[in-house]
Amino acid sequence: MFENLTNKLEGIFNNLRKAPSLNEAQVETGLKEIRQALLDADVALPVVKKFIEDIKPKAVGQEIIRSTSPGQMLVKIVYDQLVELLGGKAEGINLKTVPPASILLVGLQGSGKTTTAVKLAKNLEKNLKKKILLVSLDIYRPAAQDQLKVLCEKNHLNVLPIIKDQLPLDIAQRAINAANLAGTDIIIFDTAGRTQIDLNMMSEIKNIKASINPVETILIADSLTGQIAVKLANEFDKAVKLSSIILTRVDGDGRGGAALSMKQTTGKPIKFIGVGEKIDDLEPFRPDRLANRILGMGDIVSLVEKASKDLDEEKIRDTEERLKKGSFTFEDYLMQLKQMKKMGGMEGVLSLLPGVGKVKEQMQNANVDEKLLSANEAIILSMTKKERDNPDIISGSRRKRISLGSGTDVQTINRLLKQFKMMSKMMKKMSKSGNKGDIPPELFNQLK
Ligand SMILES: Nc1nc2c(ncn2[C@@H]2O[C@H](COP(=O)(O)OP(=O)(O)O)[C@@H](O)[C@H]2O)c(=O)[nH]1
Ligand SMILES: [Mg+2]
Repeated sequence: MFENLTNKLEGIFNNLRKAPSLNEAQVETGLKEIRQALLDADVALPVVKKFIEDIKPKAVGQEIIRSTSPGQMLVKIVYDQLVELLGGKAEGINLKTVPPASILLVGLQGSGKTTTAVKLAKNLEKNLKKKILLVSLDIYRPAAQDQLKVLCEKNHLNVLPIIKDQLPLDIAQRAINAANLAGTDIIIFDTAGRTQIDLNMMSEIKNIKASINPVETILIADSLTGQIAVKLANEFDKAVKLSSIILTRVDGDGRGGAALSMKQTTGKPIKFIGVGEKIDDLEPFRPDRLANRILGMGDIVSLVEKASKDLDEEKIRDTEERLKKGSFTFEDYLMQLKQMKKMGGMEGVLSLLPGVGKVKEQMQNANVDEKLLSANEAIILSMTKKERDNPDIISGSRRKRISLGSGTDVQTINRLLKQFKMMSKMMKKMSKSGNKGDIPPELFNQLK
């Protein structure tokens, strides 16, 4: 699904991410490539234009150029914009009405209406525990009503019995009566399609719609048809007013142009996607997940998200300020340890903090032990504030007390105190040289 687009975007981002820093020209080139990838995916031109215009100010801003991982920042910016393009928040089927709620499925012949009617019924029955009745109003294609009946029986779903030669509006009324009698929550109406837009079809749908007053009028459109699906949605909306879209055959669609253009072009949300021929092959349309899938970089996005959520920026700035002045206390050290833990380890946090690229490498080479980090945290937590601010006062008896409080031995405490001394020395030295990212190797080795 959308693999062509994913492959292209992955290629673009891999190149950008390799660069240790990005200048404006590189970002511009990246954006041009993204633009082309979207056009190749059959995303509508105005949609692509707006997409690039929207990310541009964020992408060429200082924030990204100054960041240590500009490629990752760019992934995140594109991700956010993609989520918005796909419609922002996921929207479920609207059932806000006095039951039975009617759902009307419309679309061209072969778009997947009948299959989707059954998939949707199963989904709502399973997930919302609703009682559902299915009805075919397709009296034109021979065996169309039978097709729905057979599918429903196979999947243990209620279907309205067929009365030969009954007209769509009469069938619809019969369904509503039956639903009222049986205490049905939802009626799903499958309708007849034509091979192309046709006035008769539209006027029939209009009449059915007026008669059943549905909460949802859903266009079932074939994802493979790309921009044609989007145009179709516009025309259906003009004629019969749609409430939402379900895209089918997304499983076979390598490009994704319909999914990416639909919301912005038509204003209608996609609520589900069909991803195969089987009854369970219907997925709620989730813009965030889909954007992840399209970018193929879910891990980076969540990491950047985690960082911006978890890291207490003010505290970090505060520490940075103090480090610049060459003062470094156990409070600062504790804060760093906590942030590292929150981030799920050294790796994550180091790659995101400004100016730590080199430190990260050094740490990796030195095999920093995460268990030791936890022990160090426990030790600092067992210190009094006075001790944290002024470690020189930590005498033998204090060490014993801290050892008991933290469940560590005095040797580990001694080691930490020694490390800490080295660290403060290093910070002072670095603050003088003004080069934060580069720890002098002789100092680093003593830290181990
Ligand atoms: N691969 C795939 N096939 C689908 C999907 N939805 C429907 N189909 C197939 O499309 C064909 C036409 O579907 P149907 O429901 O009869 O279309 P209708 O004429 O609009 O009622 C059937 O062979 C379905 O199995 C889907 O999401 N993925
Ligand atoms: Mg059908």
